[in-house]
Amino acid sequence: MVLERTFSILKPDATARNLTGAINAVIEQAGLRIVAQKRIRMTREQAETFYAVHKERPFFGELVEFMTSGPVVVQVLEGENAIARYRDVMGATNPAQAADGTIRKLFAKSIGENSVHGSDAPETAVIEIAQFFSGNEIVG
Ligand code: DAT
Ligand code: MG
Repeated sequence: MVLERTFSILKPDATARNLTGAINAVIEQAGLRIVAQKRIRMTREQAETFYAVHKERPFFGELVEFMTSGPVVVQVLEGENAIARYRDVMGATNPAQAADGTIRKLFAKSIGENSVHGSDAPETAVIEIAQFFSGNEIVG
């Protein structure tokens, strides 16, 4: 059994519609433990750094605008195969293609305003967690 940690964001479209608790319920029902959580307003610099891998994409500007447009909830989730498991629980990037029961199918508004972020690999999870949390803020 491999206990993993992944980084999660409940995005501004989710906090705007008061969906923090509803999304956290889906996360917890999937067997993922929320071992760190805080509500923040991302700065432009934080959003640009976080999504730097997408900086040449045509949607980068609107992505940064959106992520800084309102509060987000940043989280660390822990569980067996947490990274892949959370990607499954989130559903496809485009909610029109997301499977039934996934967070994006249940709640996302569009491909851009798609309610949640989850790390895509162990290396990115480590980097993303470190951007927003110090070690003593994570209580497993
Ligand atoms: P994911 O969030 O599923 O890992 P990604 O890493 O490919 O998806 O893209 C990061 C975010 O960028 C995504 O959650 C929403 C936005 N995005 C991706 N593709 C987009 C598109 N074609 N149009 C608008 N926004 C897009
Ligand atoms: Mg991604």
